[in-house]
Amino acid sequence: MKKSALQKARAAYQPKLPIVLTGAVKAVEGKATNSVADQEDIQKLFPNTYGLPEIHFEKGPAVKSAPINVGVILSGGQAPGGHNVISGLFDGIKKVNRDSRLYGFLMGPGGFVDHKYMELTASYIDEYRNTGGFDIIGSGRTKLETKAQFDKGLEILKELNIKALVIIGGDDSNTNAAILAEYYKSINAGVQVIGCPKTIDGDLKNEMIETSFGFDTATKVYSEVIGNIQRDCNSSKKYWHFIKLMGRSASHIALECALQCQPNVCIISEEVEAKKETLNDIVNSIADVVAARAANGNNFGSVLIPEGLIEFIPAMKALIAELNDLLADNAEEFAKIDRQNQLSWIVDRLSSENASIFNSLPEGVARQLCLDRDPHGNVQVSLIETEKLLGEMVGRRLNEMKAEGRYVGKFASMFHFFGYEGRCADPSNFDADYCYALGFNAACLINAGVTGYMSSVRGLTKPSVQWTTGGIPITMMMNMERRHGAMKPVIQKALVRLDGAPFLKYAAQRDTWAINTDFIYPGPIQYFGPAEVCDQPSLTLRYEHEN
Ligand code: FBP
Repeated sequence: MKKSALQKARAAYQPKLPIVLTGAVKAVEGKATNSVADQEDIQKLFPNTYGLPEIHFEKGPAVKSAPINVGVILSGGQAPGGHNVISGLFDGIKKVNRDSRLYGFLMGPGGFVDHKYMELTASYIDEYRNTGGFDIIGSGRTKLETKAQFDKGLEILKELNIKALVIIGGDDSNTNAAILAEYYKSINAGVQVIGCPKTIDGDLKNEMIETSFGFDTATKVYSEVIGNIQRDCNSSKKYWHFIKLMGRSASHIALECALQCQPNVCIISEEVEAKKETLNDIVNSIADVVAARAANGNNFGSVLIPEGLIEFIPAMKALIAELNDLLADNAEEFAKIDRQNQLSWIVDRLSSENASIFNSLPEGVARQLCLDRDPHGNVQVSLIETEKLLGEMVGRRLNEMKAEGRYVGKFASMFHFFGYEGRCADPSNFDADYCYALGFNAACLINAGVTGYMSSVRGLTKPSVQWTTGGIPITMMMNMERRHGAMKPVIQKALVRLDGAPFLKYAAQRDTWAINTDFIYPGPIQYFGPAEVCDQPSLTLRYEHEN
């Protein structure tokens, strides 16, 4: 692999491991846990792995351990730092015993089921340390959920004498890790399953998991380009930039970028839902900001839009929920309908209220809502061009306001979508350290003999050497939700809390940012230099955890 000068320099970076993990550790059990909701249902579904205690690691006596073979899977969307989770895991199991071996399943959970794997050797791993991407073994979105898949996977685990499987994934993948852990325990398969919290979306977090990895780097990449765009528009003073930001459901990414860049408008989906706003309410509020700035002679600005917005507009949410059930219940019949008749087939079967909303949508958006689903049944919101939908509607609204004499100015819009360009960036120092610690800590959990746990590294606003580490039973994070028309146990998604510090900081300043030009230009991620430039965690993390 040919490397850039930065890659070469970066390869030498040694992630700063929490002090506790630098020597021998002992696992200390905390109190027994309960799921966040629906305790009875979750307990019934996870009789062997429900109610396990939290674990934290403390310095302990060195104990000689036998070598262990471990398998690893990268699941779902890429997130900066995945390679460091794997290198931390590798170093961790080698520290347990230098004859331990690590196998990577190729292209996600599919590789596990289809027995596609490779052994990850020291020289191979070294090529990927501190780099972005998931190309070390590839990733995929195959959903691991059936007994047949679990049994097929077990065959290869037995063949390779693998005693523990580490699944690096988001909420859905870690949900499936918990189901797999429960199943293997119920049949005494002798295989532990450990999860690691991954997703740039930042929505896999709770009291025990402070953030998912990748969020820090991805938001820094987006903030850099948003800042550059803001500086460009403040220079030419002639465009309004509508910028959609990735994040399937929660608006954490948009909110973090708003805190970093101080745009004129940032929509927070969770607020839209709480205030029961319609698409027109959102359009009107943006148009009002454009008009107010125009009145001051400023015909330019920036609008941040979370990609999941559409699903949070209550009327759209009700439509999507009905579509989900309709398509899940009639999957076979729907699959036989010609493309040109699909939309009318759906309209004929929707309630009249939802049918009229569905009919009012541009065809592309309507089609996207019912056709393009990922294997977990989620609408692929990253494909919906909400930024154009809003930009065009704002333009129309401004024309009406002009006719009413309420707007004088010029409105020219530009559209952007930032998502994929942030998912494989070289991890920031924060993510490089955090991911390496998550992987190394997963090795300690394996050595402690537990299953159904997620690797947990905490105290993340402190310098990395002071971080604390341990494991959280995955069942603790679960509740029951409707998926594909049926109630399923899933890890509860963390949405933006409207009473949380990050949102309150934003809400306190947004009216000023709307009218003034208070842009911040964060600049690119820095890997070398003073700690205040290179090692700062996200503002979301800082505000959520500063006292
Ligand atoms: P994960 O939840 O698997 O980490 O993926 C997050 C994400 O990047 C979302 O922000 C986005 O909506 C989605 O993946 C895009 O999926 P794909 O990579 O399949 O296009």
